[in-house]
Amino acid sequence: MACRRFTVCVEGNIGCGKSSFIRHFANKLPGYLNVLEEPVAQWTSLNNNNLLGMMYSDPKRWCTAFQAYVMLTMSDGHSSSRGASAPPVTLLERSLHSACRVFVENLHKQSLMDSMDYHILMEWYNLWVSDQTYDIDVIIYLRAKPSVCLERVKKRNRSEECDLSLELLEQLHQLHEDWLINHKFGCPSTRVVVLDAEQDFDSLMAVYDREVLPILRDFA
Ligand code: TTP
Repeated sequence: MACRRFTVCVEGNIGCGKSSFIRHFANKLPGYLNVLEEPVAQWTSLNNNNLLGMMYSDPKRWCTAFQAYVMLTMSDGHSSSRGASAPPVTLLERSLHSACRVFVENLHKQSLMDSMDYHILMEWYNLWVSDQTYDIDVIIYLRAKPSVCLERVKKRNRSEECDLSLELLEQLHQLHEDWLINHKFGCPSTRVVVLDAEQDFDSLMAVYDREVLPILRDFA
C-alpha cells in the first residue's frame, strides 16, 4: 500500500548551493535517504530540445511551456516519496511549490507570462497540492544574497544562464523571502529552517552537518 514518508525539501535562489547540499547528504547517509536532484537534464533535452535554453532566449514565447514541464517533472519527484519500499526520508531539491510560488509568480509579475497562462498553471498547482503527496515536513531554506548567488552562477558557467542578471536574482530572492520568511503565500510546511548559505564550502558543510543531520536522523 502506498504511504507517505518524511519529506525534506531544500529551497533557495539559483546558485545558492542546493545541489552541493543534496550531494553532501546523499554521500553521508546512503540507503537512508531517497535523494531527488532537480531534473535539469530533462529540461535541457526534451525531444532533443533545450527547453531551459529556449525559455532564457525567448521567455515570452517559452516560459509557460517550460514552467508546465518543470511542474510535471517536479510532481514525479514528490510521488516517489510514496511506497512501502521507499527509504524513510526523501530529500528533494526544490519542489512543485517553488516552481509556482517563485518562478511562475515572477514571470507573471514581470509581464513575461500571460495572465491566462498564469491562472491555468495555478489551477493545476492547486489541484496537485490538494493531495497530501505534495506536503513537505521540513523546508531547508539556503539563504544567500543575490550578489553571492550571481558569483556562483558565473563560476559554474551553465550555458543557458550566460545572460542571467543580478536583477533576476534579486526578484527571485524577494519571492523566496516573501514565501518562506514573510509567509505572504501559503507554505507547504509548518517548519522552515533558514541557513546562511554565504560561507565557503567547507564551513558550509560543517554548519549543514550540525543543523541538518539531527533533523534527518530524527525520523529513524
Ligand atoms: P535552480 O532550481 O535554482 O537550481 P540550481 O542548479 O541553480 O541550484 P543550486 O545552484 O542552488 O544548486 O535552477 C535551475 C535552473 O532552472 C535555473 O536556471 C532556474 C531555472 N528554473 C526556472 O526557470 N523555473 C523553475 O521553476 C525552476 C525550478 C528552475
